[in-house]
Amino acid sequence: MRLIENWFSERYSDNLQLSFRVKDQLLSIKTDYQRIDLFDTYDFGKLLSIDGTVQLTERDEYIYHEMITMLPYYFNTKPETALIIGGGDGGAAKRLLKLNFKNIVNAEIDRNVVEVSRKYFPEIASSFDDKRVKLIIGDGIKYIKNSNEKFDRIIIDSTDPVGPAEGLFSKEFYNDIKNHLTDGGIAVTQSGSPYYQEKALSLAYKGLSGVFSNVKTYLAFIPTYPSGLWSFTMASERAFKIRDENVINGTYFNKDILAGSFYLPEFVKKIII
Ligand code: AG3
Repeated sequence: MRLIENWFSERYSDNLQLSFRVKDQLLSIKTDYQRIDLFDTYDFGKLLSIDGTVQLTERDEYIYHEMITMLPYYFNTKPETALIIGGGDGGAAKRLLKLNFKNIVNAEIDRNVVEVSRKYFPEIASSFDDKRVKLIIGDGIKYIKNSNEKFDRIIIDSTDPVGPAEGLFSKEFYNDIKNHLTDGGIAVTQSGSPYYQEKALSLAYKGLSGVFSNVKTYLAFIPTYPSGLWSFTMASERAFKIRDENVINGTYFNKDILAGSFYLPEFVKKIII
């Protein structure tokens, strides 16, 4: 029996945490914005954490990234342009490129996230080398305030609503987002675990509802995020309508998920009323 083992744990509450047994810690840096750690785990491959919270792992990143890009892709207008706010690992951009988006702007506040991803997740971060992707290192909130560009999709790929990402859950920001969407365009944000982060979901849902006429929350199973049950919330000025049911299958996403992810358990509905 091994007596000394290394574990990385994300704390969900005072009484619960999820631990990953790790082969090695590959990196730990403190940037101007946050602490970034990188672990080589036994079950999920490389794992990137920010301020102690799991951002992505090699094994299950596809679920989050497919769900934040592919699902909104099949609603309303056929999109060609997108703005990603956050997303410094390149995972969202990678999925948008697969969907043939022509023009993607990715605004990430912390250049270290991009650098770490380029080094440790080259297959994902290679999306930044594609000519269709323009990477901006800077504050997404300021970027959107100062730009007059419009996008078919705006993807808010943020961390939890504490620290640098707090403003990405505010009404003021959602209002700026609305002004940068093309006609029928859709904004989507990750909105936390309905089980452990009720506040993230209600901030996103209520904030977006204060600004947009149509708002919908959908769910996905993400094993490495708190409780495994994760929410996303999308918003548009146009009523949501699936524009094409002939979807390309992802590894998680498919036609059933396109329809079924909107069925919410009662306790989740209660958070967003
Ligand atoms: N960003 C959202 C992750 C939030 C996770 N929260 C947590 N583990 N407490 C994901 C970054 C992937 N592009």
